[in-house]
Amino acid sequence: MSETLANLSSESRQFPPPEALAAAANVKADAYEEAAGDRLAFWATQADRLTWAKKWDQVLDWSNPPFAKWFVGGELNIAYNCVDRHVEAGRGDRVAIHWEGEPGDTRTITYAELLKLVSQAANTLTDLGVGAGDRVAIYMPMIPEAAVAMLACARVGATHSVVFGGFSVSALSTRIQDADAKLVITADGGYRRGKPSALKPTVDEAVAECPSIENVLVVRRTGQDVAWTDKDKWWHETVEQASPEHKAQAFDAEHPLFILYTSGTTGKPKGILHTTGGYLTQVSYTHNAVFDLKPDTDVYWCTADIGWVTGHSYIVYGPLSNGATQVMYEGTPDTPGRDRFWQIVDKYKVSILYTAPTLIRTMMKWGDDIPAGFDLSSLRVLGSVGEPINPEAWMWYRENIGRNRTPIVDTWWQTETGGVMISPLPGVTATKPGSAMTPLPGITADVVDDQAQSVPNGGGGFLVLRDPWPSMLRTIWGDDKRFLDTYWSRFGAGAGTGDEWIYFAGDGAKKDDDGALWLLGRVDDVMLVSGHNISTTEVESALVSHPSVAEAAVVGATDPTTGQAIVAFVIPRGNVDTEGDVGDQLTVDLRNHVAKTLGPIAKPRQIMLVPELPKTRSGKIMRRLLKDVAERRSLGDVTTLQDSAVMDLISAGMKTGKSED
Ligand code: 6R9
Repeated sequence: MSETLANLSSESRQFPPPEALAAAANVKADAYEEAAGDRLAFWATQADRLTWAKKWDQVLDWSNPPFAKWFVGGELNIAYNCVDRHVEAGRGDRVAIHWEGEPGDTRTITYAELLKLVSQAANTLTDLGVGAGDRVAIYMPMIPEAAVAMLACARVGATHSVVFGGFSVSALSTRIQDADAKLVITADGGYRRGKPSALKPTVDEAVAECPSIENVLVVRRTGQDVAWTDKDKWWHETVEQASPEHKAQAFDAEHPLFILYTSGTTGKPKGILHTTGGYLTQVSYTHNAVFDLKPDTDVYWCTADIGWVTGHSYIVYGPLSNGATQVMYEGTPDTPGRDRFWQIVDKYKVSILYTAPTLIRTMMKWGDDIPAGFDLSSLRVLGSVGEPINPEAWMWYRENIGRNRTPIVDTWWQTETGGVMISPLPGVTATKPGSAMTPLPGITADVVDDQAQSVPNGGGGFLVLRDPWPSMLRTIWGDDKRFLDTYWSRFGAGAGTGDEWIYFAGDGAKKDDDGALWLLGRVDDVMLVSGHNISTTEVESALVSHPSVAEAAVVGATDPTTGQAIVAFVIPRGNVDTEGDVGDQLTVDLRNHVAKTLGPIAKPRQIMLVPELPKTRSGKIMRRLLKDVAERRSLGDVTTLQDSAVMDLISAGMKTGKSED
């Protein structure tokens, strides 16, 4: 078998940028040439968008790969760049955050008010003995204090570690212990699905197992009863009483900014470490370039949770460094009704919306008539992140939300990359539904075979990054060896082949006939069927292109004849009847539909109609658990599942269409 990853689907639709947007775009086509001409000079120009207390001596030190240093010798304060400098420039009255609580309560926070809050929180951190070199765990709902807490840590040089408010006691305590945190910042709870959801009890249990924790700072959000210990301090009795004057001190460009844990498929979570100057340079630049942000007129909304890297880079650091006005929403998309998102878009006149494919497919499932009832004419750029977006979902997003007017930017990146790496530019790129298109200016991405050879157009393989980039992870916290093994030992110098250090992203990808990049899912999930490597994404997209299908997940299950066979889990669209023979016929139709779209090799052996799919908190499908079901094993680790009841639902509601051939 010669192919590394099969290329089965093709797409001929293409959408050029709207003329007016292209003419006024922040970044135009010449940026690619500029960056290709001198990559480091290009990134130095982008770093100049920030305010430095001391200019760097060297853009990149790559003398000890894969341990990079960017903007060596430079000094800056992240919070100053995200808050103070906008106020100093006379923009203190601009709204930084339009916050919408799930129950409908709201807060409007200007940059001047944000400066006051961040300064007060920074003073409180200092009072609690937290400063440069310390770690702080943040376990919060989606309230403004979450962003304030992160910025206050950055301001005093403490490294934050945000843990999803929804993770279990053990997930929280292992992360606190791994980072050896001194302080936890949390809340009594937050609102989710129409009711208060407690956080403090989880923190209490975790802290009992974590002797490193000296204090717990608690925001009162829901007012629910909480147990109280000597370590606990109310936010309103400390931060809100503290002095609003705080002078930000500059830190080295390589000062650790945050640790964010990613679980991966096996083993203990990896604490991805990001530092200061390079990180802020790239998230600030990409937020400006990819979303074409006009800070005076745009209203930006990223629907991610703060516990995901997307919340770090594109709610807190990118948008605030650019002086954006943004919406922040506390709750779920279906509370009180399934139109909540579109209500928010119309209410705040959101012009840039950044969300995830899982949400887009959910909205598809709920039906076109829901967004159709809203104006949505304020929208001018739509973004997607987190998973490959199926062409069908992309078209639905374009037609039903963008009303065929707005460009869509499908942004590929990872916790490890810190900022967006592969994406269209909304004023430059003619986009194809389902493709992340090309690496951004200053980024070198490629698709290679197992010998690290670049595949030709039309070929598939492994996604790699060939040159260091400013917001790259610096290591795995406390585990340089794992950093080397996980990302740098598959290809190139780290694998003992050649001098080039090549970053292995863990994703499959292909280049289409024009060289545009298509992400094909994690390589660990690739299915080996009769000697062909078939990506989960292509089969899922073929299923989603059938009018009866809202969502699909496929896995390769052990099969005596083909090695692995494709088993698909399918959520039908809301209006589709799946009872009895009708459901059986649907599974037959779907199997044939995939065979017709991608070829007989990709025909699923089995299709199960299910009401839900197991997902992580950031909406990624946990195929590992579905593989357990498909191979009739007991379930593996379910601790990072968004909703643990889903697996019961799947087993109970499963309707199986078996292979007849
Ligand atoms: C930002 C984020 C990273 C993994 C990544 C890939 C998948 C993210 C994607 C995408 C296809 C996109 N992914 N964006 N796949 N197209 N636009 O999601 O970070 O949570 O670390 O996940 O997500 O598989 O490797 P993280």
